[in-house]
Order: sequence, then C-alpha cells, then structure tokens
Amino acid sequence: MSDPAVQAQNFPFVSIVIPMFNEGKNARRSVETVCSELHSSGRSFEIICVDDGSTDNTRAELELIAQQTPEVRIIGYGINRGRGMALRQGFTASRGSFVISIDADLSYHPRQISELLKRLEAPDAPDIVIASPYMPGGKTEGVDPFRLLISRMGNLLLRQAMGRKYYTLTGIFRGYRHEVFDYIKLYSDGKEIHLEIIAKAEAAGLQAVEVPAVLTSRRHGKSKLKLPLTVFSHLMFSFYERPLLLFGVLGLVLTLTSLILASYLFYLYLNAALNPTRPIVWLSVLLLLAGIQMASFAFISTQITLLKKELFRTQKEILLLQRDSKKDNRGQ
Ligand SMILES: Nc1nc2c(ncn2[C@@H]2O[C@H](COP(=O)(O)OP(=O)(O)OP(=O)(O)O)[C@@H](O)[C@H]2O)c(=O)[nH]1
Ligand SMILES: [Mg+2]
Repeated sequence: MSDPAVQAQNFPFVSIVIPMFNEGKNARRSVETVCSELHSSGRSFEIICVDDGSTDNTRAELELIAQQTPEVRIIGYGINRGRGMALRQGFTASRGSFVISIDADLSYHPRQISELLKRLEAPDAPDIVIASPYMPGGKTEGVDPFRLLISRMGNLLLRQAMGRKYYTLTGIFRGYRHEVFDYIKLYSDGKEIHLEIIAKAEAAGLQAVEVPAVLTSRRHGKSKLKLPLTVFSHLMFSFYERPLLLFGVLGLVLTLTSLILASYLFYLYLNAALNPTRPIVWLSVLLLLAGIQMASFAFISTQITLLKKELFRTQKEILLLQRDSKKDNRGQ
C-alpha cells in the first residue's frame, strides 16, 4: 500500500494554476493566501505557478516559496509566451481531480475557491464553474471605471455571441473537472483562452455554470492587460462564434439602405423626375448586391460554425468510446 501522504501529493484533490508574469510583488502574498485557504479546507492540493520569462524577482521569490512550501510547483520557460500559453502549460502539468485557475494579483480573493469547489463536488456537478462578477448576485469593488466599462461592454457582446448563456466570459477565475482538458484541445496564447475554453466546452457538450463572485482591483504590481489587442481579439472571437453578428447585421444595413434609395428613385420616377444616369441609381444597385453578398456570407459561415461544433462533439464521443473500450479490455 502506498503512503497516503505521497498519494495526496502525487494525486491531489485540487490543482491551483496561477500564471505569473512579473508578479514579484504579489507572488508570496498570493501563494500564501491560497495555501492558507486550502489548508483550512482540509483538502489535498498543489499550487502550480507558471512563470515565463519574468524580468523582475518573480522566479527568485517563487523558488524561495517552493523551498518552504511542499505544495508549490514552479513551471515555466525562458521566453514570455502569454497568459494563454502559461495556463495551458499549467493545465497540462496539473494532477488534481479538479483544477482551479486564478490570477496572482488577488483581484479574486482565494477565499472564493471553496465556492467553486463546492459546485464542482455537488451531485449534479457541472464540468466547469465560472466565477462571475457580472451575473446577478456578483459584484465588483474598486475597479477602475473605464476598465470596468470596457470589460462590461465586451462581456455583453460576448454574451450575445455565446447564446446569452453567460455573463462573465473573460475572467480567469474558474474551476474545472480535470477531464475537461482531455476533451478539448486548446491553442490560444493570450487572454482569449478564456473564450476558447467555453466555446469548445459548449461545442463538446460539456456543462459550464456561473457562480456569483466578487472582483476587486489589483493593489500591487502592474496589469499585463494589452487593452487594444484584447478588444480586437475578443471582437474577432465574437464574429467567429456567431458570424451572423457581423455579416447578418452588415447585410441587413446594406439591403435596407439600398431599399430606401430605391424607394426614393421610384418616387422620382413616378414624378417623371428621374435621371437614370445619376450615380445614385448605381449606388442603390451596388448596395443591394453587397447586401445579398453579405447575407450569403452569413448563411455559409453559420453553416461552417455549426459543422465545427458538430466536429467537437464527435471528437468527444470518440474519446469517451475509446476510454470505455480500454476499461472493458482491462476488465476482461
Ligand atoms: N506566466 C504568465 N502569466 C501571465 C502573462 N500575462 C498575464 N499573466 C498573469 O495572468 C494573470 C492575469 O493578468 P492581469 O495582468 O492581472 O490581467 P487582468 O486580470 O486581466 O487585469 P488586471 O487584474 O486589471 O490587471 C496574472 O496573474 C498575470 O501575472 C504571461 O504572459 N505569462
Ligand atoms: Mg488581474
């Protein structure tokens, strides 16, 4: 029989993944707070700190902490590759039955980890639990109003793109059943990984639910958020997930404008005042053609999106079948 302590260390109940880039001012506080929350919960755990190419004292701090704290593991690589890549590395290295991702700046207080775990352990447990400051019951405290406005608007748009199911799609603080990462393959290197996870999980038929959470502002260190890039990538994601949002709306606007112009031209014609060589005549025809073109794009791209989702679901089914057949073979 193996030693239960070793067993708990090799296969902990939960893995906490914390990406850290230039978080020297937060590393210790963050790890210590997570540790004390989990120690008081009585659960076995590991904390995986992912540092990729920090130029401050993050790595030195982490190495000191790891010497004093057996639950802490440091992984990383020399070049900075972004938050998405760091999270993917952390998920791959994780050994817990559940995985929690959280940021290093304590903007989501780790005392909320127990809420996520409670949901993940419930009898009707979902596959993913999203900490949601924007859902009814959730809240934000002391967040810069401009950042909050951009984030709220972005999440509203994404909510539309994702079928009005979720309120907070951009947050890092989430809990997962470990199997989630077997079913979906992730490729994002940046912050859009949070969207990729939910989109792929949805497509694969996994269940994600939100729980109300409190988001505060970081007190130490600098934000790593590149706002213009994030806004751009999130907009692209919305159009990618729901092409109708872009092509459908454009098609409608172009067609309606052409119809308004055509009505005006018809009115001129009835009053014998129409000059057929006027550019406006051609403009209205062009707008109509462009509108029809956009509507066709909307139709085709929607079909492709549906097909893509069907593929994800099939992939997951194949994986489950392979697992079942492996289990059966072992049982024989
Ligand atoms: N390893 C690694 N971690 C990163 C990278 N970019 C961001 N992070 C970490 O990801 C977490 C979230 O980044 P933040 O800068 O807090 O971004 P945010 O939470 O969207 O915005 P604020 O909290 O308002 O600053 C933090 O723990 C960062 O240290 C990166 O390139 N590599
Ligand atoms: Mg943060």
